Amino acid sequence: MQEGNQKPKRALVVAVQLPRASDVEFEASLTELRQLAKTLGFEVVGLFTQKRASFDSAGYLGAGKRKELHEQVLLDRADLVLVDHEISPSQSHNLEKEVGCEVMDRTMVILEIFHRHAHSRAARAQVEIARLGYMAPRMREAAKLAGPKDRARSGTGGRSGGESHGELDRRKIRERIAELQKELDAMDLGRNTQRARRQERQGLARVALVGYTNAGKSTLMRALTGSEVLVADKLFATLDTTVRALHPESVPRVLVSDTVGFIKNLPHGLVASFKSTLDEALEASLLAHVVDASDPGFERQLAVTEEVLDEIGAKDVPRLLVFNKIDRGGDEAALRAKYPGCIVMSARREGDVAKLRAAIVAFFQRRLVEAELFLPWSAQKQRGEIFATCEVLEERAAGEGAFLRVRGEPETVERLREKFSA
Ligand SMILES: Nc1nc2c(ncn2[C@@H]2O[C@H](COP(=O)(O)OP(=O)(O)OP(=O)(O)O)[C@@H](O)[C@H]2O)c(=O)[nH]1
Ligand SMILES: [Mg+2]
Repeated sequence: MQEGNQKPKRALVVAVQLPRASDVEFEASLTELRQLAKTLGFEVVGLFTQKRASFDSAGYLGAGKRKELHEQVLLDRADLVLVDHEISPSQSHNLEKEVGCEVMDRTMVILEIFHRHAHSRAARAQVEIARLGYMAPRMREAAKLAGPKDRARSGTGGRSGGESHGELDRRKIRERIAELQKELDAMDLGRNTQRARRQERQGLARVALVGYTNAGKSTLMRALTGSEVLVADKLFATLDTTVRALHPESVPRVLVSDTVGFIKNLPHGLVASFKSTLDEALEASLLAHVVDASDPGFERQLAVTEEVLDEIGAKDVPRLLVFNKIDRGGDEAALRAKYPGCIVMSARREGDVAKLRAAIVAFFQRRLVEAELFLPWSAQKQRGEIFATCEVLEERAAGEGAFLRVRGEPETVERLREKFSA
């Protein structure tokens, strides 16, 4: 991730442990921040923690600890400090001044990863909106600290009378956000019509792979569909949704979508802006929730994912719980006992992937319903639609048209029944 052959930046991970965070949770969060740092190409050179009843309002750590941290930064020759919480603009500013190097909070780290990994126009626009939203209050803080001098210098550039540099920048940010939002809305319209067309054509057997970042969703997507989606041992490798058919094809035809990974404390701007990516998940009739069974913190990851799914309105979509990476560790028997109906597997084993595939197909086959349709000779053009979305069990010509006995997804069959009721 590091540009060219520059030396990687040396980072010190800094965290306050609040009373409500258990040791296990605290450790898990630190491990995750280390991984996030690694994803950005930083070298983590040390750890600096403090137990406190609350964050210090001026500088996150207590005043004494900030001095100690300054010494630690010098000792470790750290280029930057990574704070394992989202801190306020003034806390960040003060900390930076006192420890003498750049400070990035958890939100900034995640935003930076999203920024680097976003490839499509939509993903780039969404990330930029989130970044601008994060920067705006921080610029206000910087402007406040710059003092009244700033306001006095009016009348140059694009500024109207009395508008300070800070205000100008903030106005520009607002305008840029509005512009990006308009672009996204336009893309969304396009995407919705595309999506509607896709559903018309292909019926509604959709499964979405969801789960914590790095759980193995893209790996399973590849294995299930034979497609070449990006797989990487990085957090947030996937930032766009891809949709592919199960391969080899099944009856009914099942579409699989790979989605952006979840994470604890996903910056708020990102939850909102990535909702459109996760919308794919909402459309699916089945969510395959992929969990890295070999991660000691898997239960927390599972809970975080479920919480976010609730938040985006996917609470009632049926789940298939998939414990992946069992080849690396995890207690298979305990998982089966605790989560009845779950699948325990490794994406590295062909037989396991076949079992997952069978479970997905079985889910959709169970749901299938039958109906009898009447297709008038005058509507023969629609034959293609019926054959593409359903299995046609029987066909009989009669008078003005043909009777077709079909089997398919409830929603598809219902839609066809409305048009061609026998
Ligand atoms: N040992 C082992 N490694 C796996 C397994 N499944 C995936 N991996 C590895 O785990 C890492 C992450 O896999 P991805 O498929 O990119 O994970 P993801 O859930 O798509 O991650 P994001 O896109 O970041 O949300 C890769 O290095 C994979 O090779 C598995 O069953 N066993
Ligand atoms: Mg992925």
